[in-house]
Amino acid sequence: MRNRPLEFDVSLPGGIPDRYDQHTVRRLSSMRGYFADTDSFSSMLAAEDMVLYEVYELVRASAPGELLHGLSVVHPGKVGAEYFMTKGHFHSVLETAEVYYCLQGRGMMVMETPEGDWSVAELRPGRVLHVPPRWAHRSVNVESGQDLVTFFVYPAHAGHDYATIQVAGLRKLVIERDGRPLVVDNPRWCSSGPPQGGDGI
Ligand code: PAN
Ligand code: ZN
Repeated sequence: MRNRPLEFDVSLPGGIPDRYDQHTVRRLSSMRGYFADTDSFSSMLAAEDMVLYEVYELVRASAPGELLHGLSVVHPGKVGAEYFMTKGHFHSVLETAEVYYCLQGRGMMVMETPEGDWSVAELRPGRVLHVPPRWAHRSVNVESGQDLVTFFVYPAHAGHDYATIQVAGLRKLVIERDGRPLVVDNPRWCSSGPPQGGDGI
């Protein structure tokens, strides 16, 4: 595994780094069950399996002391009234934090803890967000016509627990109302108990 200093440039607008090891592309079809308006989801998917977001990652060893980092690009759009967003996850090792730095666009980070706290933070160019240990996180692009680009860095042993959010959702949704983003309760949110841990999906 690489153990030499690493540099790369990020071209803006767009947010694509000039070097990366892994490029993940999340399409609408991989987000079944994540959006509240299931009718809009189905009709959109029937028309086109569009790309909602992409992640460029630099691979490092999953060793204590290492950091994983990369770029997240959430494209603009909505399913019904709900803005395009990432799946969202807890870290499998709950006691691990993450830092996001917004490079482009306008977004919101929707966060919550297993204990019932929730928070929504604004993402805009130049703004740094520290997501503390225990907080699930999902980024939402609230600007029409522009990608939301963020740089992220987190401990390499953190892992990702997607299952808890996939089953239970997050407590809050971000929808467009009268042309503006609005944070509302998720009518389908259900308490799933403690995060399930584990990787994948
Ligand atoms: C980020 C996210 C990235 C995509 O690298 O993984 O923004 O979001 P999902 O993983 O929820 O699909 C991060 O938070 N890593 O821990
Ligand atoms: Zn994370």
